[in-house]
Amino acid sequence: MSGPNTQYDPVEVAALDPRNLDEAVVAALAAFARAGSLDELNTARLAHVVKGAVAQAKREIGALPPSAKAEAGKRVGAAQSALGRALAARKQELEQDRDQRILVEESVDVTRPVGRRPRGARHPLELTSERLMDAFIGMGWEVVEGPEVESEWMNFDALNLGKDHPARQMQDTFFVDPPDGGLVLRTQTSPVQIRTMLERTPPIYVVSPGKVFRTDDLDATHTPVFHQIEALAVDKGLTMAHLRGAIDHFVRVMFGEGTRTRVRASYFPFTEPSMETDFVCFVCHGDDPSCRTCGGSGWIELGGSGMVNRKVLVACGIDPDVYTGFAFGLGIERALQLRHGVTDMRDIVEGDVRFSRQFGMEV
Ligand code: FA5
Repeated sequence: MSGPNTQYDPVEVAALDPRNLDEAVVAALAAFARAGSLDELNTARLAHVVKGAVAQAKREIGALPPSAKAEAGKRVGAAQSALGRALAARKQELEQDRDQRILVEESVDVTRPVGRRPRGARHPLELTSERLMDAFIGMGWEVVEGPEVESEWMNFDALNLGKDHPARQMQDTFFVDPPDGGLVLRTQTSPVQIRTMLERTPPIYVVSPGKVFRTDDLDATHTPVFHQIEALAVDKGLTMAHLRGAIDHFVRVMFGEGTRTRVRASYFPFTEPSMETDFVCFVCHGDDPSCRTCGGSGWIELGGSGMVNRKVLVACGIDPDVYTGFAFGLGIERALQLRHGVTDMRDIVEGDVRFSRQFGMEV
């Protein structure tokens, strides 16, 4: 058992030397004062209070002869109190600094205007397509879609475009490798007519928007990848009058109430008879020979249409003596060009947001 230490070794208790203890206190106070943050102050506390010379001095009291302990204890206690007070005072200062800084840094000026973040815009092509579809949906028609990689049979044969039809030639059609594999990138949305007639039984009232592909060069009025919308109705007793009525309704939704239309004879292998529809120029209403929208003719071409060819009905298993049908189709880029006076189709396809923004930021 160890008894009281009566051996006083001045080397062992050097930290208790009044000069050394004073120096330790001065060094600690300086370290507290230097601490620029609560973290730094804690580091200084660990170095000068928890460890360091003052803590060492406290431990060394045990090595003193009993007669010296009380006086040494007082000095160490005074040193510890001095450090404790200085530490608490500096901590309070640093906490105030921190709170002040937080108040400034995290303050919110509720009077500042809200940052105008661009929200992006839906492409006008999409908006036009939806507007076109809405005209049909409003009449109770259904939207149907088909694949962009299509079989030659759907895209051509079933539509009465025989093997020698010019549209099948390499200059119009993108053939999918291998060239004799019977697959093409669809050149029109009309194959969706075929798919629909094969899958459903009449009455059929559908509209089909989608992307189509042709080997056309990109210029002011053409693009190799464009969009069409196609309408198909098959029912008992449908006539050209129904076709005209549907087109008139559609044109009025797109270009305004009272827009007149006219039809001209045309040819499409899958409709018989076939026609092109024009509508009266919505800019000059036929009154301005120098109108840039219609070229002064007073009429704007809308798209192709006609009564579904009997051969097409037969190919789809529909009895042409019981049912008749009509179809019409148009290019959505051209519709957008017409409706908004976009003179160059390249502006539509290039995807510059400055172009889209002009149509509003509808999202
Ligand atoms: C057709 O594609 C027929 N399927 C339309 C149809 C449907 C007729 C139903 C009868 C019944 P056409 O080849 O004319 O027809 O193309 C239709 C529209 O696509 C054109 O009026 C034009 O607006 C648009 N179009 C054609 N080629 C391009 C192109 N390279 N770039 C942009 N639009 C084009």
